[in-house]
Amino acid sequence: MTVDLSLYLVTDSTPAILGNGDLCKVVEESLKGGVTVVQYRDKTSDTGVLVETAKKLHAITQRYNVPLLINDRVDVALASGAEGVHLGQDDMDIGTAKKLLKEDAIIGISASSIEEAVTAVENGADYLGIGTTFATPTKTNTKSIIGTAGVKKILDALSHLDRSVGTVAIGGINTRNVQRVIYQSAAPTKHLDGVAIVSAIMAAEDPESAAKELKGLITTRPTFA
Ligand code: TZP
Ligand code: MG
Repeated sequence: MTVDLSLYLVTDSTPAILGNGDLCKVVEESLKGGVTVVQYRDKTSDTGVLVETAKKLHAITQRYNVPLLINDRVDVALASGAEGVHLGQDDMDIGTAKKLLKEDAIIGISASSIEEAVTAVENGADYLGIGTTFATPTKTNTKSIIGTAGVKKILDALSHLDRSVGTVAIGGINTRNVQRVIYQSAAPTKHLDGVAIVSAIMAAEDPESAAKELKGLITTRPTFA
């Protein structure tokens, strides 16, 4: 399955980000603004709530023809009919996830080093979430802040592999720095396919406009020869 990773929304239901907003409403607005992938990320809800919410989100994302991925939880992806999962280094291994999920399921992996990235590709990841690019209050327990130079090093290593893989950068990305992130991360023969964003959309006063603005900045990016 080919996925447009260009504007990848990662949800956050915590009061610090969502305030008293409604998760489904914010996700739908962001889809109207042009988000191309939605990852449901919820570290605190019980399994029952996760499944119910994932089903609701899936009903919305399907109307926009956008894949829904579930953070951490292969079981929730299966129960909700989501298109795939996003797994961290400490979550279920890709091989096991592949066995459990449908053959065309999308599996994304977080990578903060060349080694993690290369291993994930060798194990069959469809795309990588590369970061943490910049320090961010949204996730403070991040392993390492690698900057655009770190993202570039990983992209460069990936460009030498036989198998190609999708890539998004994550961490502290917003309208002010998105073009710089894409430009500075670009290795000679591989650039990012997109950016993953939490607060710059989820915490925006108007998530639709925020997504639209980001989308415009991403699609008008310079091409990298
Ligand atoms: N993984 C690495 S940084 C991060 C995640 C989930 C949070 C990014 O949030 P924001 O608000 O886009 O900086
Ligand atoms: Mg995880």
